[in-house]
Amino acid sequence: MDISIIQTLKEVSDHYDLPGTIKAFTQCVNGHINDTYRVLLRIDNNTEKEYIFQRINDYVFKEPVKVMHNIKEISLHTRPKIKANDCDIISFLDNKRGRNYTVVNGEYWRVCYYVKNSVTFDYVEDSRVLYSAGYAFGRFQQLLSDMPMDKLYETIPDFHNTRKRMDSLFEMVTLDPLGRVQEVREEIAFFDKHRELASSLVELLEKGEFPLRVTHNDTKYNNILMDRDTLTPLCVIDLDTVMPGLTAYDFGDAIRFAGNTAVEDETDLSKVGLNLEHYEEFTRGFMTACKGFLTPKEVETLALGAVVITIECASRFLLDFLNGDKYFRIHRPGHNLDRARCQIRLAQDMLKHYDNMCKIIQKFS
Ligand code: GN1
Ligand code: MG
Repeated sequence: MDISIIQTLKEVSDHYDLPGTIKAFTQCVNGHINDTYRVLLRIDNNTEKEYIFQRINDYVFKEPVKVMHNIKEISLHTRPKIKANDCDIISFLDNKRGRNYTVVNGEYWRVCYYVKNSVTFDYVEDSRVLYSAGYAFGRFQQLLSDMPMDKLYETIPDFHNTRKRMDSLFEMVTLDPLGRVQEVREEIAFFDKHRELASSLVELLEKGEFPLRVTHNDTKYNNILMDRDTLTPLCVIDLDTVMPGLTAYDFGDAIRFAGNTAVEDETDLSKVGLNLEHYEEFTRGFMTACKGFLTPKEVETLALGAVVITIECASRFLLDFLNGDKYFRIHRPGHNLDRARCQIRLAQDMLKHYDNMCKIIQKFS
C-alpha cells in the first residue's frame, strides 16, 4: 500500500476534531473521478467508527471551493425538510476552521460519516432498488424545487449542454491527437446522424419551453446509498455536479444507468439494451416523488432526456478515448471506447423503444 496515502489521510484527519486515530483504510473504486477512501478510526479499546475521506479531482473540478459551497448550500436548504427516517442528502463535516473541505499539499479533501448498513449497486436485478432509486432522485428534485438558483455556482460550465458536447467531440475528431480516429469511424457516423437530436433539449430550453431546476446531474443509482436489508434509499451522495440543469437529464441519466440490461462498460454488445421493466419501476418511483411540481412539458420530455443524455455520455467517453483518457479513470486499455460503444448501443435500443418509454411515463403522470 502506498505509504504516502496513509500519511496524507493522517494529515487530513488532523484538520478535524475526530474522536480517534486512523486504524485502517480501503480505497473505494467505483467512481470514475474522485479518489475515495473508507477509513476506520479507533476510538477506544472497544469502539471503532468509519468515515469517508475523499480527494476532489481538480482536473475535472477546476474550482473545488465552489463545489463545496454548492454542497453546503444544498445542505442548508434541505436539512430542515428532511425528517428522521427520510432519505438523507450527504453533507461533509466542518474542519477545525469551520470549512467543509481541507487543503493538504495543494489537494482538496473532504470527510463525511460512513453510513452504516448501506450498500450501493452497479448492476442489479431487484426491482425494489429501481423503485428506491427513482423515488430518491425524484425526491431530491422535489426538496430543491424551491431553492433559489442564484445561490449555486455552475461548477462545470455547460456540463450537459449537449450541443457543445457534440461540437467538442467533432473538434477532437478533427484534431485526432493520438491517431485513434481510424478505429472509430462507425461510432463517429452515429454521432453525425444524431447530432440534431442530441441538441433538442438545449433548443427547447433556449425557447423557454421548460424551466431550469436545481438538479443532481450524475444520477447513477450507485450515487444512492441503500439500506442493505430493506433496500430503501438512505442517502443521496456525489453532489459535486449539483447545479442548475434539466429534470429530463436527471431522469434520463438515471435511466441510462439503471435501465441498461448490462453494465456501463459491457463489451458484449448483444447484452446491452433497455430493460423496460426496470425503466417502469424507476419511473414509478420518480413520478411518485415528483408529484405536483413538474410542468407538462417536463413530463413530456423525460423519455427524450434518457436518449439525449445517453448519446451525450457516449460522446464524452469517445472524446476522452480520442484524447488519451485524461478525464475518466480507466481500468484497462480501450476502456473509454468500450464505454462509448456500450452507450451507443443503449441509445439505439432506447430509440427502438421510444414510444413505449413515453407511454410508461404517461401512465404515472
Ligand atoms: C462520472 O462520479 P462518477 O465517476 O460516477 C461523471 C458523470 C458521468 C459518469 C459516467 C463530474 O461520474 O458525468 O455520467 O462518470 N462525472 C463527472 O459513469 O464528469
Ligand atoms: Mg460523480
